[in-house]
Parts: sequence; C-alpha cells; structure tokens
Amino acid sequence: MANPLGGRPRISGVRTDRATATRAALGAVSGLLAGCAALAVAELVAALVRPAASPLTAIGGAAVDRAPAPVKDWAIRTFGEQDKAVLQLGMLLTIALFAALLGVLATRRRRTACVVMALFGAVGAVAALGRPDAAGPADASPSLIAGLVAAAVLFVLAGKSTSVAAASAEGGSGLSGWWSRRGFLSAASLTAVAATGAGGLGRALTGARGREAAASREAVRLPAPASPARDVPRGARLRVPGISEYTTPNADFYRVDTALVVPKVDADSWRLRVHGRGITGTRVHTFAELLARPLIERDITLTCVSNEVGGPYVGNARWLGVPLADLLAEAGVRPPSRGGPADQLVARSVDGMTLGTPVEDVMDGRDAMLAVGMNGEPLPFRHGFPVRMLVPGLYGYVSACKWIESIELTTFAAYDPYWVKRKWARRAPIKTQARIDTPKPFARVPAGTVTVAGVAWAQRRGVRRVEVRVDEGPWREADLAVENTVDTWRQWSYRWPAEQGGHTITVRATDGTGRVQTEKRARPIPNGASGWHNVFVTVE
Ligand SMILES: Nc1nc2c(c(=O)[nH]1)N[C@H]1C(S)=C(S)[C@@H](COP(=O)(O)O)O[C@H]1N2
Ligand SMILES: [Mo]
Repeated sequence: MANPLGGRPRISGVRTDRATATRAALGAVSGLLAGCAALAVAELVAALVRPAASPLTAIGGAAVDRAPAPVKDWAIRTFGEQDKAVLQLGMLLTIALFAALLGVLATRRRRTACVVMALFGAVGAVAALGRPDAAGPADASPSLIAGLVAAAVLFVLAGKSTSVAAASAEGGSGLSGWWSRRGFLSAASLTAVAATGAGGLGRALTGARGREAAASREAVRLPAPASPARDVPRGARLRVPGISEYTTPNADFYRVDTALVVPKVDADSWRLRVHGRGITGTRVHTFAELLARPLIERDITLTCVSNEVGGPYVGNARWLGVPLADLLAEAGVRPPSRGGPADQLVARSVDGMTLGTPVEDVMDGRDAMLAVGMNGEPLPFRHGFPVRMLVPGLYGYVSACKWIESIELTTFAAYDPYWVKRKWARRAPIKTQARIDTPKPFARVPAGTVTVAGVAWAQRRGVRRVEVRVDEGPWREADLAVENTVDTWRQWSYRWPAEQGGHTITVRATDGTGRVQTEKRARPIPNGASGWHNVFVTVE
C-alpha cells in the first residue's frame, strides 16, 4: 500500500475509500469467522471435558450469579422463563460485535488484535474455574483452546484480507488481485467448514450424553407408593373457565433456576452423599436404592419466593418420594429440638446450587421428601431428574433442590447458601396468598354475573376463607373448593353482579389459624411478597 516513491499514495481518493471499506469489511468477516471458530472449538472441547465448562455457559452463569437483584428482577419480569434464552442471544450478539471489531482492528494492528482475542479466551477460563460446579483445572481448557484457535484464525485471515485490500487499492483487477482474493476466500471457507465440523461434532457428543441420561429416565419404573396420596376430594376442583387447574400439568409447571443449560443427569451413575454434623462418615445412596425404599406420595403446592403478588411462580403437583426425615434419622441425625448438633441442612445440586433448610422443619413430621416422581412420571429434567428435595411450607429456594447430589448437615451460623449470600432470608416459610386468575387484568367483561375465580395458598396452615371486594365495597366471602390438604392450594370463585364501568377487584385469604393475609405490600426480596392481589376490569 505504501507508495514506493514516497510521499502521498498515487491512487485516487475514491480508490482509497474503497480500499479502506474493503479492508474493514474483510477484517470484520475475519473477526466473525474467528469468533465462530472459537465457539465451535469451545463446544467440542467442552463436550470432551465437561459441557458446563463451555465459555458461554460459564460466562453466562457468572453473569447470572453476579447480576444485581434489580437487573435479575427486571429480566424475569420482562422475559419470564425466556430470560435465559435472551441472555444467551445477548451474549452471542456481544461476542459477534467484539469479534467483528477485533477483526477490523486486526487489519491495522494484527498482533494486538490476536492477543486481545486470546485474552477473551482467558476471561472464559477464569469464569469456568470460578463456577461453583467447576470440576478442576481441565474446566479452563475449552476457553483457553478456543481463544488460541481464534487468535490463530484471526492472524491468518487478517493477513490475507490485508493483501486483498492492498490489491484492490491498486485496482484489484490484475492477477495479484485475483490471487489474493482466492487466498482469502479459501482460508475463510476452510475456517467456516472446520468450525461447522467441530461445532457439529461437539453438539453430537453432548447430545449423546444427553441421550444416555434420557435413556436412563425412560428406563425408570416408578414403584407404587407405600403411602399413597389421598384421593383429591370431589369438589376440590372447580369448573370455572380460566382458573388454574387444581393439579398443574408437568408441562405447565413453572420453572425457576439458575441453570443456563438444564442438567441431564444419568440416573444410573447418580449418587446422593449425605454427611456432616451428627453423621459418622458419608452415606451414599444410589437411585435404585432410593426407589427400593418405602415411598410416599403427596400433593404439595410449591411456590417461589420471587413470585410477585398475583404472579405465576406457583404450582401444585402429586409428588412421589422418599421420606427425608427417615433417611436422615437412619444416618443418625436428630433435630435441634432433640439435641442434634446441626440446625441447617444444605442441599447441593450437580450444577453447584446450594439451598439451606432448617433441619427442624424437615424432621417435624411434615412430608419432606426426596422426590423421584411428579404427576405419575419420573421427574422431568427441568424439574430435577433424577431426584429433588421438597419440603411443604417452605419457598423453593430454601427447600426444593433440583438435581440434588449431596446433603450436608451443618449450622446456619457456619454456612450461607447461594441465595442467602445474595441477601435473601435464611429462613423463609411461605406467606399466605390469594390470586385472581379470572378475569384477567384490564379485561372487558359484559355486565351481569361475572365469575371471579382463582387460587389461594398457605402451605402447612391451610386456607380457611377467601374474600373478594369490589372497589371500596364490603368484603364478600367467596365459595371455596373442598380442601385436599393443608399443603395444597385451594381454588375459589365468586359470582359478582357486575355493573357498568371500571372496577378494581381485590382478594384476600385467611389461613387455617385464622390469620387474615396482610394488606402490607412487600417485595419478594428478602422473604417473599405480601399484599392483596387486585385486578382492574371494565364492565361494558
Ligand atoms: N439446582 C437448583 N435447584 C433449585 C433451584 C436452582 O436454581 N437450582 N431453584 C429453586 C427455586 S428458587 C425454586 S422456586 C424451585 C423451583 O422448582 P421448579 O423449577 O421445579 O418449579 O427450585 C429450587 N431448586
Ligand atoms: Mo424460588
């Protein structure tokens, strides 16, 4: 490009512009290709080492863990259960942008750009090593290797793209132009083909692992419970259009967790380790062994602490599982009230999540369990296959560990689990709540009798009464469906003689101890939302 005669280049301004544009465009393409190569190589190496050690999963996971609460709340509110997909898309776009910029930079400062590219790999490696489920130094390899490969690809492509741009600056039509374009195109195509191959192979390997886990799930034959659930009483299910079904189908059951990729655990190689204060050594349980124990089957309503008043993160299912208190008692565990040295049970999952539960609650006679079945089938992967914990009456984040792999008996003073480190409460019994399912907020309904209906829950205490108020009118008692158990929600309905105009419908529940649900509004953090749910509707 430099003029051999010195001084300003001989070429015209138009050519210079075109050359600059060509150079930048080819640089961007080189950067993008290097980025693709990096992701593909990372995928392949991660498949061989540990799928969760891939840079996307590691950096995404680190972002989820570090995101300030308001950002997390906003993401959940805005994107709901799509929040993880949105995060991944955002990461891909960011990577693409950086890769393209580095590619452009590489046409001027090739070495610098390549070093920065390699450094991105190092960032991924640090993220992978810092994950709570990191398995060892090998977890750094997918990112490091990907960074180095990307740097090498960028080095070669940037070199070739510079020759193309140089040739185009000289007119670009001669043999040298053709030759340099050919060189760039073949290197670019080779990169694209190799990246596709590596990425595809990585996917296939990870897929094969997933299929093994799926096969182990298919092979599960759930035994009949030694203690079946009582039949759901007739009258516990109301027939009102728009109301939440009494039993939430698995496909509709809410999902809340921090896993960017749903863990696919092979039930055959899965083990549960139980250890800690009051237990000598470590007790190890296999899945087959758990299934061989006497199982209980119970209807339990699970609720997420991050559920807003009126929110969707609550569901009711029929669970099958091993009574957790018995299993702990066999291991020698005594609750604090009987002199046991541990007051906190910390459950850890295969993806490094930790949840802390009061030992007293687990052993006070309620149906705390290690669940293996949900509504008649093995747990779906999304809901914790092969085994999860459930403790009626406690929010999920202090009780319902999915993909559980160990239980440690410790104390609240000695250890803070994941959410507690993030300012959520150590202890979190579920608060009494009532929700209006129908009519929907801002619905337009015809004047006359409108059926207002929904669900109310107060696990462990039960729901005794639900009342509805229109505008500032008197509280009217709603019809309650028959109670199944104190651990499950109750449907309710109210026939409202609706008159034209805009109206606010408010609902509140009274629990089995006679306490009316508090009107005081509280945000979900630190120990669950409170306040009365209301919806505004227009009667026409
Ligand atoms: N391994 C793991 N278990 C977990 C979580 C998680 O992030 N990881 N989230 C908890 C929370 S906050 C809730 S509310 C319940 C939700 O269970 P579900 O997704 O089956 O409805 O799982 C709990 N168990
Ligand atoms: Mo939760």
